Amino acid sequence: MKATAKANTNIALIKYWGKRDEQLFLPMNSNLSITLDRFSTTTTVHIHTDRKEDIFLLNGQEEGEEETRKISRFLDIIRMQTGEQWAATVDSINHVPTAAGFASSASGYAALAAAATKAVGLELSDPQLSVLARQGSGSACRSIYGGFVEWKKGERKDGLDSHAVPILAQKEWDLSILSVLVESKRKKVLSREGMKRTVETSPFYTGWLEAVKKDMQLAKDAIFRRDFEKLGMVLESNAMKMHATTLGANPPFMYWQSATFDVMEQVQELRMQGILAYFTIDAGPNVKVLCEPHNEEKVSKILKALPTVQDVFICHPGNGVTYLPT
Ligand code: 2P0
Repeated sequence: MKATAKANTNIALIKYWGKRDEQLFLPMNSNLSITLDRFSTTTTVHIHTDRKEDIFLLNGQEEGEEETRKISRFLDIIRMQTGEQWAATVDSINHVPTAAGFASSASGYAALAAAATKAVGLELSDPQLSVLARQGSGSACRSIYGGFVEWKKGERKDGLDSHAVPILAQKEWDLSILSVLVESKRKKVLSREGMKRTVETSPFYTGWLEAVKKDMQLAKDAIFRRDFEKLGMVLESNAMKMHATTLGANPPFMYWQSATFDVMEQVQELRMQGILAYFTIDAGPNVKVLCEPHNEEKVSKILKALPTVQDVFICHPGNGVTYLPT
């Protein structure tokens, strides 16, 4: 009645931006990511049949009521599937650089879904595990798989067809993903709130939905052909379009800070010098820069030299969920 699983985080190349069902975490658009080889969460779940309250430890510290309630709500979905009453001790370690502000909900819920189902003896297929992880945090459904992953939005109301599918294994195409940490204050608009406000109020959102379908096709073609330039162009343009929708929201908001622009400009400057590098940005000020492995040291050094950049972490495509001995 105990299991441990490890999941890596992932970076969206084509973004998940907007839900059609907030309870089930069903996205408005299909999207595409790379699972990374670092920034992981390792979670051990211990099942107790003689206790009623769940306990949630993060990095060895017991979390408060609010965070524990979120975990309990997620475990309720699994309790429904087992049809039994039990409580769990969830012990999670986030291997993310301190204060880096990189998203951990993707690796967190992927690891929790895998560890908790194994601990209670539920045997789920990978797509079923992805459907489950999605209900903790949308992007978590992609971290079940390694390499290049598509989250198919699905059509069903119950969400059973809204899950990730692997499209190219990590060993099939190596790329460098540089996570660029800029001086950052805490983000003001969480992604959950940001995407909701955008769907409800931004006149640009319909344009996003039209564009993202084409971007998905272009990105998949580029991945299948290993065409880095084509992939880079579409991923950068897709990130720009996602962020443009936030400017049209009411009230408007933006995730970029001046340091974010410094990195964006530097990446575009690198391209003018003939180095293929492309950026993407999620719901915060940090930037991820993609380049080919033979350029990673050079690009990393140039970005680190910017006065507003605190650090650069070099990542590569990594694997999906794994189970560890407890
Ligand atoms: C993504 N983001 O595709 C997009 C791009 C942020 C910007 O997935 O509400 O933490 O838990 O489903 O998964 C962040 O959203 O949101 C995210 P919820 P999640 O990576």
